[in-house]
Amino acid sequence: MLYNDIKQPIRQFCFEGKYVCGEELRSGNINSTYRLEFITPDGSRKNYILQRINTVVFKDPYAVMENITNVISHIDRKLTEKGEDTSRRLLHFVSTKSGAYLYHDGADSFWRAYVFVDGVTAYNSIEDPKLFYEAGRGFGEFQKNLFDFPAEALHETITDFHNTKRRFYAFVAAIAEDRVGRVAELESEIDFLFDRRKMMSEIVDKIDSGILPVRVTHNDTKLNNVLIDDATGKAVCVIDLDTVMPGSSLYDYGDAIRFGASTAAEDEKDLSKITINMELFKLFTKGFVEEIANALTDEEIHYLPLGAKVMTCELALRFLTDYINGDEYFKINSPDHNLIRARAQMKLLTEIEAKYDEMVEYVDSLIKK
Ligand code: GN1
Ligand code: MG
Repeated sequence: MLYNDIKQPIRQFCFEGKYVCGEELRSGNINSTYRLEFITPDGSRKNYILQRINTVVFKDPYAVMENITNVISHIDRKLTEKGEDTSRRLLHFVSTKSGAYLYHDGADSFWRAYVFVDGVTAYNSIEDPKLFYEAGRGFGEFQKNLFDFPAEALHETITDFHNTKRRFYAFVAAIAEDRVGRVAELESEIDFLFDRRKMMSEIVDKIDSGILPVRVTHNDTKLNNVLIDDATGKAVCVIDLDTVMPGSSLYDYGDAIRFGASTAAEDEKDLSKITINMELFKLFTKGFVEEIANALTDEEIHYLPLGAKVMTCELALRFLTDYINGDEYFKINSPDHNLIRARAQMKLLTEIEAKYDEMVEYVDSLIKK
């Protein structure tokens, strides 16, 4: 079954050696990702990642790849200038036999492949708190390296991706349409989000009024998107660059806190397990700010916790909107998966709101006097 899905694309890429086996990695909610193992002529094993891009979400895969390759070349130059070996520090794409980075299978599928980074782990939850400090450093360094990348050179591959204000309008439209008749059962969830609609505009309004600058950001900074070296425990490489676009530093910081400083999974059903771990919050914040303090304004640092609040609210909104629309965007593994996710994010948001002043106090203490 699996091999049938991938055998045609496998033949298109310049992989080294002979295909041995593959497995689907199921942690992403959008693209389909496979780890492939090859055996090279000298008998050693070589691993690759093969991905099918979801073209309902990424309507222009060429634009996505152009953004990614430009961003990678920029970071490559930065690291090389510092004398670093970039072989494990960056994604290295494998070209197709016709020398491109994308293979279009003639139907509606676009495929790409890259070299698997060995000896690293993409964590889905934090086992050792130190690792979250490292994750903060990794994402901070990523943003720092893109500080002088020209934002106008990037395609906006998903329009208004983190425009939470617009996402609220989409939510309201979905409720009005009630395509699959789910709205009646969602009164308390809908009220919860309506109560917070003012907060959803806060980052966008601060960008529009110039209080927050536009940066080149990753926009999907889940813990499992920074690879941690198994031997040294250091952040090695930031992956999943599909949504690199102009944005706010608050988005990257906030999304990472939302996912990584939560005491439970993004789709935890038992809401009593979900809160924000303040030790983890502080460790990530420290790592992130240490890396980019000089590149951020004091105002940006001050407002970082607003990122955690708005991103958590945005995800609650996105999951619930998708549930109301009949689950057309995120992959689900049960009919109520998006509702479970939305409820988990709402609980997390309540916890962040309760600790918000403490979070602001902590980030303010890191602003250099
Ligand atoms: C999606 O597929 P994945 O896990 O990299 C989504 C993110 C969400 C995330 C929630 C392009 O990311 O925005 O934060 O799910 N990516 C896109 O788990 O919508
Ligand atoms: Mg992603």
